Amino acid sequence: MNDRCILIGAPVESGQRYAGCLMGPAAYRAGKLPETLISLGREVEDRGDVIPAPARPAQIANTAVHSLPETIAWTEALGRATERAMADGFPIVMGGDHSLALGSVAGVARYAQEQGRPLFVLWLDAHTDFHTLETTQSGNLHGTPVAYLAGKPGFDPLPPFPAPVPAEQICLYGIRSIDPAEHAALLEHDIQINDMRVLDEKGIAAPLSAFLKRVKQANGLLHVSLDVDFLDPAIAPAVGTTVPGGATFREAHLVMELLHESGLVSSLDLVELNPFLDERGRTTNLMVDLVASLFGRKVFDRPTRSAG
Ligand code: HAR
Ligand code: MN
Ligand code: MN
Ligand code: MN
Repeated sequence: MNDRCILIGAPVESGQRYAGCLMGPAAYRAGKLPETLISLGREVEDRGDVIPAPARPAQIANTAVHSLPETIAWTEALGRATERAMADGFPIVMGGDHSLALGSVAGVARYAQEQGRPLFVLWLDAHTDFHTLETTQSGNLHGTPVAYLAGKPGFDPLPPFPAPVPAEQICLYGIRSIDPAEHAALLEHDIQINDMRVLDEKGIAAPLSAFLKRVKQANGLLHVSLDVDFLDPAIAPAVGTTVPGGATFREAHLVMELLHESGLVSSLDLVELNPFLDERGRTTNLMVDLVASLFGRKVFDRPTRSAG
């Protein structure tokens, strides 16, 4: 993991219909995300909030889709900001709804391509986010980024995704809500879907460790996209699309702790936090604590003793 954390504010809320996600970056700052990273020995550079490109009109057949010009504008600006941050350190994109990943992952993918390294994506989410502009019925574009980064057609007039991520390099984790069109599309791909049924049975650690092993063998870059609704709504209420049966407090921390130990993660999205729906900052605080675990905070730090 690169020592220097580059914070990128992405106050995006055009990908869904609840007002409030635009307060996400401010909440992470108020919740002391920068100070927390510094306390864990990281250098931190906060690049402030990204300004979206000017929106241009965009026409598509599916009339359910809303806010497409805004979302395209964010995608372009966040792609550039994230690609630049990859060259300088470890980007942490503070959202903002999950449509921001259309841009952040595009930026990371361009960087990976320049470096000639394969990109792996771990998607921690209740949802598969596997709609295209043609299949979404809600019209909420936060439900689309996995299909986009997998290179599925049906994304005109978005910029074409640079170097689509092969299905075997995508791992969906914590899934418990899939729309019929997503289900049909996912059956045609080899994307690993670790739904909650699988994680209940195998445990939260084993499938992740298996995926991390593959990232390591391939000398891959690993982008982690953490959706608040990966977590159980009982511990993380500040999200518009709660789904019961999510990751518990310790399951979520264990995922972050294993990711830290792997040393493989190279970029991170924090998405879907809606501070307007929170209870006294508890969801923001939990998200900040999870990032702390990802950057090496431990329950009990066992110093490694040298022999002799
Ligand atoms: N599949 C549903 C839809 O497309 C819900 C998508 C919700 N997505 C997020 N991000 N909250 O995962 O409307
Ligand atoms: Mn999501
Ligand atoms: Mn979700
Ligand atoms: Mn912890």
